[in-house]
Amino acid sequence: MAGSRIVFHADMDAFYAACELKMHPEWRGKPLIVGPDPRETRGRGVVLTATYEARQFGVRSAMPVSQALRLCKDALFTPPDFGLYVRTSREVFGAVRTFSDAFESGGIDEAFLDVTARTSGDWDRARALAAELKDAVRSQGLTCSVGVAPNKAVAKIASDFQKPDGLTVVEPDVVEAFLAPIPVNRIQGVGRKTNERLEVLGIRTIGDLAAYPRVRLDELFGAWAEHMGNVARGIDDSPVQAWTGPPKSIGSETTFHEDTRDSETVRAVLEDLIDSVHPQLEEDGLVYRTVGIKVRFEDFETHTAAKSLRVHTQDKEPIAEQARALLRPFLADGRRIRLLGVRLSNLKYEKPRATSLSRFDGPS
Ligand code: TTP
Ligand code: MG
Repeated sequence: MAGSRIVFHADMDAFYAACELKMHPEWRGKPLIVGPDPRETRGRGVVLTATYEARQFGVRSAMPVSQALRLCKDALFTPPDFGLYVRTSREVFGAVRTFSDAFESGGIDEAFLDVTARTSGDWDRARALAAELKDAVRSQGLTCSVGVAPNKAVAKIASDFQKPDGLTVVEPDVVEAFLAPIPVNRIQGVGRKTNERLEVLGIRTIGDLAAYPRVRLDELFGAWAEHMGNVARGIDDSPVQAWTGPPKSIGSETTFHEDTRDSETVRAVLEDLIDSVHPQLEEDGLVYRTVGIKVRFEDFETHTAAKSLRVHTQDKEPIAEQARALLRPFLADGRRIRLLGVRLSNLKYEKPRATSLSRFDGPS
């Protein structure tokens, strides 16, 4: 098909756990859970991720570790080492990006690649290139799943289709048939609430959504209906956007496996989020000035709160101090908390990055 793009979405398999296995090969093949050991921490805290061996027992991300241990008595637990995950991510995606014409990071363990030019739009060449990419990742001791499709939205759904170690190629003429049986909540941005509203309308699969009268969707979901309706038909024109300059913000958020009003659990997750966000600054040479949190209650009411420091810094302590203070009033609210996030903004590079910049921009 002339003019069709070819886009990859690559997502690492059980990423944090896979990084741990690189460091501890003796744990390979065992059910490994990244999270605090409930036998040592009075059962607080949640699962960050688990190997596929542990998932066979029903263990999932964001589940309380106590529940995970009940499901999988033989599980090994290891506390998160976020510095390791950030370093590993930079290494592996440093190799992954060389397979692309344009590269867009989607977070610590996923990315979009536009490969239209280097494959001349040829789907067989794209499939071979995706296999090579997977080999490059494997040579670093990790596996990933790759979706190959005419756009980002479909590539993202395709990478999730055959996890782990999957390669799913969805050529333009089969996009709608591929999407039709897939549950609507696999569309990025369709969370539990939208999913429930769609279900009431009898929409369970992406095919149901594609067939639903567009005007009714517009009435019910407003501007968002257009995006959802397009994706359901396999249409998404958003470009793979190369990253330039410092990011606007870096953050991390978690949806609890079950809404909770247990303040110790919420505080434990806050500490994990802080631990996970901070190493990204160092790795990328960034300093921040604003610390923000996001809290979503059980009724989906969502709040953000932020506090700016007087000067930019890379220090971790101010993140913890500000985030804990910002969280306090929400813990006193009484409602259960569904989601918690931490975000740093007002970012800039600690010092000019490329030598060419420092040479041509004069003294800094
Ligand atoms: P995911 O890509 O969602 O999960 P995963 O890589 O562990 O497993 P897979 O992709 O094979 O399904 O998230 C990437 C990492 O983000 C994950 O390894 C740990 C972290 N994470 C959390 O800390 N909390 C969460 O609730 C989720 C979903 C992920
Ligand atoms: Mg992943």
